[in-house]
Amino acid sequence: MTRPSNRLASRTMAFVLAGGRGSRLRELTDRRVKPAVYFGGKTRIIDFALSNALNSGIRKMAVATQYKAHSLIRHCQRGWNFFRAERNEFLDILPASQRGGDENWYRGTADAVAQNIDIIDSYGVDYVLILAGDHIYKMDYELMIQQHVETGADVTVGCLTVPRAEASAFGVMAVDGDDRITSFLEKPADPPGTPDDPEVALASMGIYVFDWTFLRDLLIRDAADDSSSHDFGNDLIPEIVAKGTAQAHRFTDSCVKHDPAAPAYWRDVGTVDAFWKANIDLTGFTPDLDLWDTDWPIWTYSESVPPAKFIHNEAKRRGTATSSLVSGGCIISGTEISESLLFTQVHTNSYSQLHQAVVLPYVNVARHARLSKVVIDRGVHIPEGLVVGEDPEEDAKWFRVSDTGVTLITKAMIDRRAAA
Ligand code: ADQ
Ligand code: ADP
Repeated sequence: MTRPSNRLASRTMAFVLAGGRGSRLRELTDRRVKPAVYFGGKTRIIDFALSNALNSGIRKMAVATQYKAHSLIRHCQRGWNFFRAERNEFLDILPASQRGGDENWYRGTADAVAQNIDIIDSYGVDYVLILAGDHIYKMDYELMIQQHVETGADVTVGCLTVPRAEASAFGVMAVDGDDRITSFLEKPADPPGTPDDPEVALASMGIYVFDWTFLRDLLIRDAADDSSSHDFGNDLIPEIVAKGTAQAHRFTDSCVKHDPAAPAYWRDVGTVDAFWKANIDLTGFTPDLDLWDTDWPIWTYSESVPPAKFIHNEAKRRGTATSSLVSGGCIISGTEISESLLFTQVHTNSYSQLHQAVVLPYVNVARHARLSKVVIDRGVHIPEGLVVGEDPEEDAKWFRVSDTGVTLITKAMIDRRAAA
């Protein structure tokens, strides 16, 4: 695999926006912000953007936090210490309300950057790469920075094609023959298709490269504009498209995976359904997201835990897991597990069955439980004999059941059920 030189990346900082709650993940983000939500067995969602930056050669990073940031900050502090301060490498955590004025929280994504202008000045970088901390994908950002420098655009916007029916959730753009953006509509009700295919739209990934001097001036002007919502997608990008030069960078992950011909992988796991599906997809025969690729590792904080253990116990029940991912520290005692993903330190007991279950860390499953198509939040104790996934009406009495029949189970829901 050949990679471009890392010189541009070394003149770039990654500014990761990680303050938005992600309310469509329902109770999964009651106590932690979306980028801190667990994904894939070991990692959290933010690890993907941070790992992409690290693997792309970027060694200056900042994470802007706001909503319920404790879990996220703790994760970054414990896990993201790959940097050498003596080489001016770092990951800075920039919580809203730690700085300046009376209005404590960031007013929008652009304000999250604007409130930290003096800090970014101190980094001495030429380029700023704005990232969202809540998407699952692998991408070499060096290619995007390179394109930005070559075209000399005011901003370069990462983009991909999405089905037109889903495009209302995105910034949607039109481009000319050189992929220069000619129009940009933030979350349009009726998104335009592309000239080649009216059924797909060119959507913004919410990631941008700017020259720092250009962005700095823009942010200062925007901060003084009372009519602005201080948001990249709503305000800054449409303004640049109208008055300056905005370039589209087409997302590709072909240089960061073993099979370059496989379709590009990018997921916004913004709903419980999407979260469940993207995790369960990893249990498939050849998942589209390759977590096993040692050339583009996803770095994270890993607890030091013993290997997963499968027990054929005294009740003569076999602990088995097929087509499943089982993380370290798990003890599977006399439980049948299929097409499931277990995070660290999950303990399960005899006569129980898990099918298509996404089980977050420190969950305990008592005997005789039968659970299918579920997401179980961290630290939940599943009581003896609980059956979920067979009677939607009964499930909906206690738990959160999605339109497609995925049941989310949290500690508060189990407590409420136990108290009834
Ligand atoms: P949205 O998906 O609506 O649109 P937005 O809510 O603006 O995204 O959040 C973007 C990122 O910023 C997220 O990572 C979020 O956590 C973070 N964030 C939000 N508010 C913040 C704040 N006040 N402080 C710090 N961080 C904050 C954007 C673009 C669209 C694009 C989609 C792609 O506006 O044009 O299509 O992302 O998902
Ligand atoms: P993690 O950081 O591993 O996601 P949890 O999901 O248990 O840990 O907690 C998420 C956040 O909620 C953390 O900031 C934690 O301090 C806080 N928290 C944990 N338990 C409770 C609780 N019972 N009530 C309120 N906050 C809690």
